[in-house]
Amino acid sequence: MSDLQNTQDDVKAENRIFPPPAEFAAKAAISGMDAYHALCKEAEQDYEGFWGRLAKENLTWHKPFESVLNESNVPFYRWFEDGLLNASYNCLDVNLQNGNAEKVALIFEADDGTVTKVTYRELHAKVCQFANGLKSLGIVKGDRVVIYMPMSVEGVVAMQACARIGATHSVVFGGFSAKSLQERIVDVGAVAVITADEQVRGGKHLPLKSIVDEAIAMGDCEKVRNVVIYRRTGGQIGFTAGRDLWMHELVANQAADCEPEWVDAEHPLFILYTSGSTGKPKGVQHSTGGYLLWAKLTMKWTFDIKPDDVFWCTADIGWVTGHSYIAYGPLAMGATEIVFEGVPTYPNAGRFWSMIEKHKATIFYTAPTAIRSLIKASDADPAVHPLKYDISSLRLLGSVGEPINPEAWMWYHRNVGQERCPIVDTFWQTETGGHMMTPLPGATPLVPGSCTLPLPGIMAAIVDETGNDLPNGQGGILVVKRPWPSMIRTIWGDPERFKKSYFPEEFGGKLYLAGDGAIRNKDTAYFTITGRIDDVLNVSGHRMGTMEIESALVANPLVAEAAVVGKPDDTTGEAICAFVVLKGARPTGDEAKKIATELRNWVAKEIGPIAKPKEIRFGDNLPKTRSGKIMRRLLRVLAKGEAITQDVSTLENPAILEQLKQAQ
Ligand code: 6R9
Repeated sequence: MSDLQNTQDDVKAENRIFPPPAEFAAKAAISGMDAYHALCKEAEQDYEGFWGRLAKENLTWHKPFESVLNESNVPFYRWFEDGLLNASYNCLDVNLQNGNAEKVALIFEADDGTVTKVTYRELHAKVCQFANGLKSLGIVKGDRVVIYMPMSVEGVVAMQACARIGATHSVVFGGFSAKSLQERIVDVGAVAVITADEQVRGGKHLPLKSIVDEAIAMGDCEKVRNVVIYRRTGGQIGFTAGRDLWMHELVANQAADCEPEWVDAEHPLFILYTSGSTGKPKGVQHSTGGYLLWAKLTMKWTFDIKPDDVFWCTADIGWVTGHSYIAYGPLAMGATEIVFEGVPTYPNAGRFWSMIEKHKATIFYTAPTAIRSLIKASDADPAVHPLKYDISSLRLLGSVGEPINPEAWMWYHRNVGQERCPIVDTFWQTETGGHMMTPLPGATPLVPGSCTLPLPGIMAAIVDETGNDLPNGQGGILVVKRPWPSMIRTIWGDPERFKKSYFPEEFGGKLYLAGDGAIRNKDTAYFTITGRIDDVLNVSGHRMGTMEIESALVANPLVAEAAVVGKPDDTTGEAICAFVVLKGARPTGDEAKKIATELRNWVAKEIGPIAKPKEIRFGDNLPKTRSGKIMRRLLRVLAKGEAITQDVSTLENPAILEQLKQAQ
């Protein structure tokens, strides 16, 4: 399996080049590198003119903007600020007007394979009815609504309905625990929570509503007036009279028309929590105008979306990828898209390929972790190999969430792309709203493992610790030098943290710091992301702060101290490895196993199952400097199982390394 875990050196040495297929390039929205360079040049020569033109051409404005970019309060940039629009209007009404009313918007496939198709006309009606329902609860423009829902038509409807009435949604991934949910409800000050009775994944029913009840019972959720429940399974749930309502009852008598609330371009469309390098998740605030522009435009540029495409992004709406490339981008383009409730391995690991065959998907966008696990599965069982299915409808593939190692890229190219579909390796973040660096499928020659070049208008660069440009071939810190429309606006409730995290003074306060390292190839100037440079882990494409997991561990009464690091993993990219010191004696043997299981479950309760450490090692202490700082650098080496070659003379307690070398 070692070939699935390339080192960064392998990526840097990669020299296979795959030019875009001529047939693809001929029909592409951006065809050939000259067209790409022309757009880049337009942006360089007249930055505001470039973005202003695109915003006018791609969005429908209720009141056109005059001001493109207001930079008077850096880094709180304001885009198209005097324009008025509505995101839901741009995704739905616009499609009713331009001949897409009877076109299928959503192809929903449930966990058990049941398919429901929803046309633009039907989606518009559902969104309007739900928007009217929310209004009847007294929810108004500017209110925050938490959405804790499964992958479903109703999940998309909930997001769009909030957008329609100007309520700011904050979607919390359905895998997060009651505690994580409560923290987000409190931080965002939600007036309502939209949820389902249960979710269904891999044949199992998992609770949602009872977790909402638990979260609210934890306290400080007094602002929540209502909990709206979508009935997914009919499973048993508790019902708090006066607070809880069924979604189907709420919409029953509502009109299928709802005048959109026209909002400023800067009005917060959503707040999405993501991990940073402290224990507290950050509420990333996005705008309406700039965000929607980029969600739509990247559908055109990166995915080359055409009217008869069937687009499938496998992300969950609880992550930013599900926001931009399920809930907003495809609908703003009037596309047909697949929404999938289940998991890639149920009823077997051929599920993705059989769905591509069934729905004739043409564009498929997934995460490297899914690809790696399906490689393993099809090695083990040839019956679920993609080439056993008729996936000839595919014309374009995408990757997102973490670096894709060249071997996984090659497998994806050969076996899913049948050596004829370009692969767009899209680098971006919750904070960037949409793609930042990615090949353009009809223009950019591909190099496995490289996200290639920035999109036109995105001024990405690599700098050193003082903010000075580095030459190609030298690795450094990835920054963006100019603001762009879909960028994060602030951290909800914490503008100081926003400034410090993303526009630090050390870099002059004007460079956007992505939190990733990168290097550009000497010959091609292509970018390769070398990974996070902060204390953020990427496990199966999910972002997690080491501090969050450490805080969760330390909250357990048995634990005195904990340090969490990432270690490379064949399937999940990175795996969580925790070094733990208990208040009592260091456990060994079966007792260590028992406590490790207990702590894993504890973390699942505190944060969610995705944050469970894969490995827990117990020590009498942790390696510390004389000033008491935990040497995470050394723990990373230990976690990898490598020998420590660094100087450890500054360590207070070097003997501890020997003890921590062994797993429990
Ligand atoms: C969209 C999304 C962001 C972090 C980012 C980086 C990593 C995402 C990547 C990639 C290499 C790619 N990342 N895409 N690294 N190549 N194509 O994933 O957002 O959850 O906020 O994660 O993911 O480290 O900084 P988010």
